[in-house]
Amino acid sequence: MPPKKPEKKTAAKKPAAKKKTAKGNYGAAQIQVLEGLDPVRKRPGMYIGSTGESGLHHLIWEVVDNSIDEAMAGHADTVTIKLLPDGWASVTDNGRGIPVDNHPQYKVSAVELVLTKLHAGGKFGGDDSGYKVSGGLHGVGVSVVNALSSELWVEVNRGGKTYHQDYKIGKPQNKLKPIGKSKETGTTIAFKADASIFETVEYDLKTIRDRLRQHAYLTRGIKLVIVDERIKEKYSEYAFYFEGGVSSFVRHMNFGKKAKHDNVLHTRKTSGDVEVEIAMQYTEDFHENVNCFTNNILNPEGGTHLAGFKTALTRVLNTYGREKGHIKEKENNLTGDDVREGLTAVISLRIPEPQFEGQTKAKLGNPEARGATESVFADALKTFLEEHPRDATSILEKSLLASRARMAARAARDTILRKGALEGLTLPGKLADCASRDPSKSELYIVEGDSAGGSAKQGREREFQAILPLRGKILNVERARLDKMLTNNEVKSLVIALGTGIGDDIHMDKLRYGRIIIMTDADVDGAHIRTLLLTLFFRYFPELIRQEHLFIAQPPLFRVQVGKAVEYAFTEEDKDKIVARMTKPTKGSKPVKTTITIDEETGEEIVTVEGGRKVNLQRYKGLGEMNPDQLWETTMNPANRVMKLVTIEDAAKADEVFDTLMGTDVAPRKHFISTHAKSVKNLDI
Ligand code: 0RA
Repeated sequence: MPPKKPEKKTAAKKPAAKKKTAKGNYGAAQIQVLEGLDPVRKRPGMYIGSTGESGLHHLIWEVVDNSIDEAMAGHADTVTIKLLPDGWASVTDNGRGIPVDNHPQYKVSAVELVLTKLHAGGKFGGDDSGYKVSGGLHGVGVSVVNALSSELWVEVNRGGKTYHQDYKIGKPQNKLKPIGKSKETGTTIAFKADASIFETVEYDLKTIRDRLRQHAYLTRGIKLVIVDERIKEKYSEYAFYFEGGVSSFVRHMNFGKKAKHDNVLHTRKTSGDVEVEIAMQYTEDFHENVNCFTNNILNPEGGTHLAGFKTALTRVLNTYGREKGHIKEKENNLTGDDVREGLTAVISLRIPEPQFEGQTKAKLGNPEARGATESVFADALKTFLEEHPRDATSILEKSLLASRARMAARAARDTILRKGALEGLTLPGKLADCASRDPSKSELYIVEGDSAGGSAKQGREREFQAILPLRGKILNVERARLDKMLTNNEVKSLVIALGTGIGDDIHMDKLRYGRIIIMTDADVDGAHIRTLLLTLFFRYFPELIRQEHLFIAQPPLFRVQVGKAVEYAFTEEDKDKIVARMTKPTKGSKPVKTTITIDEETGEEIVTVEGGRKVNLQRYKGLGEMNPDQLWETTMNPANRVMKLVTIEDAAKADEVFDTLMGTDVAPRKHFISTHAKSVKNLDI
């Protein structure tokens, strides 16, 4: 969430005059000062989005972004993030160091201004600063981090000396003072997030790694190091450095896929105020994978830069294709969809003042970004095609194939539709439909296997629950095209049951069930089928996921019985809690001791609790093991069941896993399976 400006600017001072110091560097006077930190502690959410885990990580992003800005301005090449014991984190860069001289008006060091005043910092100093914003959206300033940290210290190496200063909840505890000599330059900010403000103060290593990997791709030549020193025994260190910048990013995105041509197109040029950097390469995949960034911020909904890119791509490929005779005279021009099939690209823009649109600010709005991207990319693509004629031929062939396949698919679909195969009249025989015709009440359970399907049919509430059993592996959709998919009986059954149609022809208003629930076993096969179904929905019914119609049933893992009482547990932890509760000793009795024995024959666990209470523990290996009543009670009864709503991110993740498992390239698949074999049961989303 973007930080908002506080409504009232308390104590807003006139910006200090901007002028360069004798050396042409920034001195304290160039820093524009706005106001103190009180509003930050009053309404943290306005500055960092939330006080949850995401807000906590914002503190790190904020400090890191400042260092990355310094790197992007060409003054630093390494940023090190350390996660330290007791909730401390530190960020070190080898940039110029925050200026240490005193501000003529405020009579404190520039360091102190940067850390104690909102929006103080060279990067807000205006257009001529040449000091770009890596954040753009959340560039709220390190003072916000200071305000939300119970403790913070800063160390600056500059002008041959090391300076140090300490803070508590945003307040200086001493003056910035030299503590030694140093030949280096750079800044370290170490802070401890205020545990009285944040819901959690524990950083997630993976979140930090993912974000910094992305940053490293977007800023060529920068080295980002993450050191986790929180637990001595678990010390770990990661370094990200990609010489190729966004081309490395494209190669990473294409890992595990078969590239259509060897060379990655790469360009970086400035047009007006806009710096455009693009890398792209086609794969044999059918789907496009284009990521757009502005000032290192992901724009999931694209925007003007994406529009300019698409226009150039279609135009240049058609012109080239006609010129070289790839596209025959009587053939139609390639469409945008044709030329983006199998395309992987990264579009990264740097703009002085980005404007974002849409509720989530996920879309770039600057009109000048369109023309800049279009012209820079059109030039680069023309040159690329001329210089790599073999790659050009592969790309053109691929697009032409897509175009022909699209026309064939349309013809096939028209035939199928004409024959009425997808109409409600011919609901599949395997579907046990519900009585209700009201989509807001009806549910469709997609159940793995015929035996579980049988239990579900018997156990369900006929009025509003429909059951569609699916057998085994339905189809490798990755290799199939839309027309082939429609001829697969299992997929056809599903599509007919849904009622919406498929492809370009989706009618969400015809959806026959408000909730579509995937119910598979909690084992490897179940995970596999779930991944497959999620991929199918992600690729062909994304709207259905966005409108929150897709769920995953969570069957229990254990049945716990003590005497006549029965409870179900959904996780190991659950089970332990339930056992503890059900066998809770009466007041005053001694602590219990439990012994677990496993019945070799049935695999049932028998827990004996000292004092005589016996717990029967049944571990369910599959849905098929539950009788219809149990299945209803635990997994289908709306009063008891646990379901997971599938988000588009979940589905995208499944899609990624799916590509690795099912893609055309065998080598990475082996790698994936061998390195993840132990956790394969967690293959789920
Ligand atoms: C204001 C002006 C200058 C540098 C910085 C701030 C600066 C801030 C941070 C925050 C983390 N690392 C940083 N490195 C630098 C320009 C200084 C000059 O012209 O020498």
